[in-house]
Amino acid sequence: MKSSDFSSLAKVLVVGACDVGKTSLVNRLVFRDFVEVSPTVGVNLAHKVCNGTRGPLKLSIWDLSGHPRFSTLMPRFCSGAVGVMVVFDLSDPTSLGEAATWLKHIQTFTDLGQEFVVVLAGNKADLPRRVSDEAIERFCADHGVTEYLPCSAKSGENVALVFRTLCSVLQDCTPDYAEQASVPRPSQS
Ligand SMILES: Nc1nc2c(ncn2[C@@H]2O[C@H](COP(=O)(O)OP(=O)(O)O)[C@@H](O)[C@H]2O)c(=O)[nH]1
Ligand SMILES: [Mg+2]
Repeated sequence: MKSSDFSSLAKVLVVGACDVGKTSLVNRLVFRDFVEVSPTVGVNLAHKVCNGTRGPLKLSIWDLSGHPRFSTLMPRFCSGAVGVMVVFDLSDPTSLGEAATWLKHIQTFTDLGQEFVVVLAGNKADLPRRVSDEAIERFCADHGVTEYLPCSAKSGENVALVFRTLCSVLQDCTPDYAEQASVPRPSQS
């Protein structure tokens, strides 16, 4: 299916503390590669068609800088987003606390009542782990997060699956996103 066959985009945010690997995860998804990246200035944008359980969905991925100096730009960046991937670093326990702060920020950056689909990604699963399962379970319970996956931008483990999971939950919540799967495919001859 060509990307032009999609009538709408689902805008999703990738947020979390500095250096947890947000940009590396998006690069791994889009370019299937892991390269050293520079710190994000404000926001990086990417588009990618991902397969959810109800078919393909085109994501407009807004990879936000975790640096506080960009906080005044956040309301503009977050406007219109329907899904959020919150990333923390499995080798850095403080990054899970910062993930909670990010979730609160996003609620304040967006219109009251706007509901988000949230997926939690524990990146750097290739490194020795310093965040316990109990801490992650507590985080999910405290913030109503139902989808969590460990992943690694470096090894590629679960990276596509985290984005596919985000698509699937979006499709479950918003029928319009699932209907795109019924766009007729051009006949293949
Ligand atoms: N070991 C390991 N390092 C990673 C992984 N993902 C990112 N990094 C490194 O973590 C640092 C920050 O990555 P970056 O993508 O810029 O993080 P961001 O600030 O959250 O966008 C860089 O040195 C990356 O090479 C991973 O899965 N495993
Ligand atoms: Mg970045």
